[in-house]
Amino acid sequence: MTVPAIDFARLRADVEALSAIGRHEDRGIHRMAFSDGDLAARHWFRERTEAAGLDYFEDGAGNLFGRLGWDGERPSVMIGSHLDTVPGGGPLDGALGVLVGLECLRALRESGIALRYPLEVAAFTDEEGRFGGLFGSQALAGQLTPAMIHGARDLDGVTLTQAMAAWGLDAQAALFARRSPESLHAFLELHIEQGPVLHRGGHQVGVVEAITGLFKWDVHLIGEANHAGTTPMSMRRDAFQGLCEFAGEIDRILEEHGGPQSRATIGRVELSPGAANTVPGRAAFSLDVRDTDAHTLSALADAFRRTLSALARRRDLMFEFNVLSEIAPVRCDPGLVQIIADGAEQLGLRALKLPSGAAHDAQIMAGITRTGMIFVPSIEGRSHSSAEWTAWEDIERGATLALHTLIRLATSEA
Ligand code: HGY
Ligand code: MN
Ligand code: MN
Repeated sequence: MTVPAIDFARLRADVEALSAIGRHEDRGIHRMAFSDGDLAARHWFRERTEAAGLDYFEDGAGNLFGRLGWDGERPSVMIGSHLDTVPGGGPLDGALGVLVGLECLRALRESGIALRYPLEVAAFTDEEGRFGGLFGSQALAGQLTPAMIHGARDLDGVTLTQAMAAWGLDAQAALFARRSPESLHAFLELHIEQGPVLHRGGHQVGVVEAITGLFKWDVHLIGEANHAGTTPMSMRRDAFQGLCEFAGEIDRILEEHGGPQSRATIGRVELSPGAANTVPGRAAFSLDVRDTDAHTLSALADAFRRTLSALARRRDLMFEFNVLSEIAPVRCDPGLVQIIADGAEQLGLRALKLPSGAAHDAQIMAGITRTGMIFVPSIEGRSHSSAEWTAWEDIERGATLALHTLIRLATSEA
């Protein structure tokens, strides 16, 4: 047996190869779930997994796995993240966690180390929430129902059922992706921080203690389309003006009902009919709200609903909203937090314990097994954009810490 070590040149080559898949001229990556870019990345991952001598497996939700020492008996230690991106996303969000997992399993396989537990690297389907959010890990954790799957649709109205059928997949098969808690020993996710804390503080790795919860709504304000020239201002039912008033209330609502970790974002707006000389009769927009505390999140949801209702009444508008996803905040397993922190110390890394402002598959996996996360710094905290990047040295340090953590989890009683 040789001492397992990350082959950084190989990992770097994988990061560069994968980041070319789905990249557009704007340098952004377009691998939205069930898009051509996503499909190409999945084919690439399967080819790399099989080339590494790992057993390849795909479940009913389209989650992809590479397995080492799998016997279907012992619980496995799983490391993973996602290959899909937001539109115009960066090269590392999700992808780095999958590639570090793949590299760790290759290094462990090549070392010949004796494993107490089998290992799996996972690439979860639709983490970014084209169809709500964290679909693949929710399937694995048994959190999906036939109605949730049937009702899932993207902001353009395409259903998850249609998108999966286009790939010859039956969306309802995701119900069979459920894994029993007994089949898992622990779950680890390495991810870029996507915020500025580590980079600005000169920290080399982050040890995640808690992961934010969120709710995501698709909101429609409905007024009356009318002529922009002949309709007096006092006689309008202008949906866009309603949206503007709502957006202007966000700071007040966070101030009155939120906390230091509260976030609220309107990321997409669509006005219709959408002509310059027509009063908008409909304003459709997304609302993404986050907090690491469940009670705060619930108070924010109530406050946003009340505000929508009051302004709709005042402006003679109707409103409807569709809950696209609701994900509870979680705390990472204290035992795993300690193992990761100890590993960072043994490696002489400058580490910081911190919460995650982004949602991750790890928070779903925390519902069925002990879960921990390792963060690597994001330069200037940029993410969900082509400016997203992490220094290669930080990637190597994070990958080595992930490898040490997996060895600790898969070879001892840890
Ligand atoms: O939205 C998020 O927090 C994650 O990037 N899906
Ligand atoms: Mn991610
Ligand atoms: Mn993301």
